[in-house]
Amino acid sequence: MSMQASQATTPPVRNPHLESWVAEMAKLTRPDRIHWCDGSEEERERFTREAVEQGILIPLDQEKRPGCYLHRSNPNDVARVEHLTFICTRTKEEAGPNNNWMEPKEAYGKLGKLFDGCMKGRTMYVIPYAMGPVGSPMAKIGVELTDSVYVVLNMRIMTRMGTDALRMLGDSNDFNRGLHSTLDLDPEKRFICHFPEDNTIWSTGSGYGGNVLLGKKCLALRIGSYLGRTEGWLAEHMLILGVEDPQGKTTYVAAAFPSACGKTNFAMLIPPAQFAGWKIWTVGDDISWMRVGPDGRLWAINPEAGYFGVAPGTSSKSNPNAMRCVERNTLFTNVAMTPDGDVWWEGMDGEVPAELIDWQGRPWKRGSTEKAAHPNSRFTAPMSNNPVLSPRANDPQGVPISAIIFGGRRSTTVPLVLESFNWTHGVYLGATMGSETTAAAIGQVGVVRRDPMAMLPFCGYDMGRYFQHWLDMQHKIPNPPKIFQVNWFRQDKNGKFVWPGFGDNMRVLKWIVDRAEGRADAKETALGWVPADGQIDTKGLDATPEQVAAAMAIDHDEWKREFELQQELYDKHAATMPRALVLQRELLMSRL
Ligand code: OXD
Ligand code: MN
Repeated sequence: MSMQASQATTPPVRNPHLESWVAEMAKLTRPDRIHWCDGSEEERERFTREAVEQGILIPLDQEKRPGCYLHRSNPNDVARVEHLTFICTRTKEEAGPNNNWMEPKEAYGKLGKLFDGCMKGRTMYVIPYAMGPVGSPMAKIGVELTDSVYVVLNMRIMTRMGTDALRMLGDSNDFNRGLHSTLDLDPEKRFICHFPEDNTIWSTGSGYGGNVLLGKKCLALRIGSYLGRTEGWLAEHMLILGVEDPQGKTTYVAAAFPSACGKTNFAMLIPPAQFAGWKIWTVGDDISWMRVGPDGRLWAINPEAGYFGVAPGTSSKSNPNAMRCVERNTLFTNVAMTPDGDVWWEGMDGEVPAELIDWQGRPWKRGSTEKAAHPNSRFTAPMSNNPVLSPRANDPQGVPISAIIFGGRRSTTVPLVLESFNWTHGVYLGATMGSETTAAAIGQVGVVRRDPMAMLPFCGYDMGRYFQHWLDMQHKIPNPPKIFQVNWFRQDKNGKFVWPGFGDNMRVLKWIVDRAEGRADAKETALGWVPADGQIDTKGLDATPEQVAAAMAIDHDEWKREFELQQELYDKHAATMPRALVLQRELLMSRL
């Protein structure tokens, strides 16, 4: 270690637990240099320069997109790899049938061999980061050790990174220990291992965001959900937004949707013209940590500080605010580049350019059958770029949640909106959520899979026990939020969406908020409460009354099939499925 130590920058704040762990990991990985990140602007500029020199980042036109760069990942490394993601708990039962499991000793041994000497000739970057606003009692500290400068620059956008995080940690030993190496990007050596009992994450062989920005999916969701159960709070795959009404009152909502189902769009929604005086404020677009506050309500923070959003489909129609977010200081991954150094992706505004450089750096011509941007190409943008960033986004106390929404991507069956009869029924709606798969993870796209609470890839322990934790939370929340289910994705027989979506989702959101505030009417159906006639404002909506009716329809035959399809979930989790959820399903089936 003495040679490495002499080449290490010194930590800006001293912490013996942290320093001895860094020394131990350096002994294993043997980097040439150790750099302690302070998160400063000067550091960002230096690393950006170095990344450009090494071809890791390609500068875009700095007049059109100041501070923006493009990164092209290895074509074999473009999405999360659920089949290579492991929960390493002492027993397999603890990880549950929803996770791949590896015995901790075996995982440490296997990845330890891969890490052995892997940073020779490289720099080890020490990234201290906070998940949550600086000074928040709900925040958690992590430290990621990585040999990727791309990870450093992304983590600086996505988290509160550097000296602030070290100050929050002080001399405590309570921090997440993350170790990452890209190795040689060999898919055979790609593993994302979580050790919830040790608050540790080891990740090898990948450079893709969700696999390597360890604060996001690994800490904030997989380890976070585990900590949430043991500590009595909730870590969820949910956006958080505030709905301000014309009187200036803001109601906060948290909403779970699977990956690449429009969470970022919903979190930044612009209401249609006739909703004068209504405004949406973004608190977060992907993750929500929620605890019971002294007032008995559920309070939420967004642990992140930036957006790692899906680029394709983002346009001034689908999400004008996201287009503003990516105008400056943004890192793009696997999008296409125009000849004049700007970015492009499928679904962007305007004419398709005649020529582009595609996401793999190859020339591309209009009319090509191949996509110019990868379907899971991304932007990493600081949340401070967001024109509708909530003034409460950095509030250490978070915001009080009045409604929780669960939404899948379903071309049939699930109506536009349903309100649950009660908390247990709401947990059932979330638990049985189905969704058609997207490009955010490797695998077949477009097949319905059960994605409970949009947490299937992210729940760090047994899903049945996670459902029980949700049920138990009711007794801890004297003033619980109301729970809703939505579906923006229903199609007609010709495969056309019946609901226009995007900004028009405000029409549904307004009803949800009005219900939460006790000022809208509903009618009862066998499945839950739905808007009473005329309660969804359709003035100016670009859809026929028949289409709206089709979006809201409840077809009992489709639901009988849906209840049958849910059997798979109940079978898979038979060992720990809470009895209350078995009864909920039986009750609903009997009502049909
Ligand atoms: C994400 C995801 O990147 O869910 O947010 O895949
Ligand atoms: Mn996500």
